[in-house]
Amino acid sequence: RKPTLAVVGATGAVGTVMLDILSGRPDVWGEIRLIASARSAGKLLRVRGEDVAVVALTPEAFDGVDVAMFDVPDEVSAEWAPVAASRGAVVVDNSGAFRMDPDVPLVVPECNPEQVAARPKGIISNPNCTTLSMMAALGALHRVYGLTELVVASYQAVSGAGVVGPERLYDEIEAIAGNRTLGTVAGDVRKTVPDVVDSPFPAPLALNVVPAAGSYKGDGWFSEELKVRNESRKILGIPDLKVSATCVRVPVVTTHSLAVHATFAGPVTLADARAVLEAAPTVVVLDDPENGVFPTPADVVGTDPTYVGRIRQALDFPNTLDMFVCGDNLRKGAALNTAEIAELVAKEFTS
Ligand code: 2RA
Repeated sequence: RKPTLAVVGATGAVGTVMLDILSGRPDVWGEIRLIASARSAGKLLRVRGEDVAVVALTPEAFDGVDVAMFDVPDEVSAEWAPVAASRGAVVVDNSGAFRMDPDVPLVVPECNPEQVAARPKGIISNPNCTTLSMMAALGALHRVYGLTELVVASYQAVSGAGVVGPERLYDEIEAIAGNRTLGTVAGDVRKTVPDVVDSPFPAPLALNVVPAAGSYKGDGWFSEELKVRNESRKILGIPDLKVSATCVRVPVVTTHSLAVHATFAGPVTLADARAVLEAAPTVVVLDDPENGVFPTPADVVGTDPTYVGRIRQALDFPNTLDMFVCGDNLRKGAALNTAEIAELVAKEFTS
């Protein structure tokens, strides 16, 4: 039989992309039930070409649900994912609530699909979009060369912060529009955009970059940087992987980019590594820098692959590749990977 799917958080930034993705993928689902907070109940949302009324998040909303995808804040998942699981649904959770729980697998289908079956709590986690945006490429290289060290700098889009992120960036762009002297005097952009106390970001994004993503966790680290370290280790199954990340918010609406410095167990030749990446089914190599060919977020947004370019043998590090990776943070970085995990679970009902 075709399993029943619930989408919890159907009205959010990731939920909206999820409905679009579910409408375009091979249809493995019976009923698709849309669940959101009580204030959105009754709202009609379009999925698979039909209007579906949103139902409020209650324990009974999970009755008859086989698989429940959660695209909600950590505290909502922490409370409600166990409720859904206790009522028999397999939960695929896109929050940070369970990712590092040893009894919850953290799955990227290109890297560790077999782990969907190891879910003693009935919960499977989807990684954070920053980690996820590079995993298909790194997983392919790791399988061949053995990853030992990972140094990354991220260039994160504002939609990673939810629907408020793009709203804020567009407001700031509107406030600076037409002023052709801004960005020339310290603090002039900050004085021109709406007060940052009302922003989801701790500094202006327009004409700027902000080296602070997620919440501050002490000792100089932000949550996004610690997630890159912890989640990369768990997904790739390398508990002692050496990782250091600097996560930066940039004035891009959607699609995260990462400058990746990846070190392997032995020497890596450029031609071989490129062939490995080209052979990876969900990776697209865009790498002809002499002719201006490399991935940029504005050029790949709205698409599914992980794009890799600027692939270089690091000059002073024989075992190391440098590369630039772009992935749509709402699609592969969130909704698409969640849908792919859920489809792996759906096979259990149909096979
Ligand atoms: C961000 N990675 O970009 C986060 C979203 N989960 O803010």
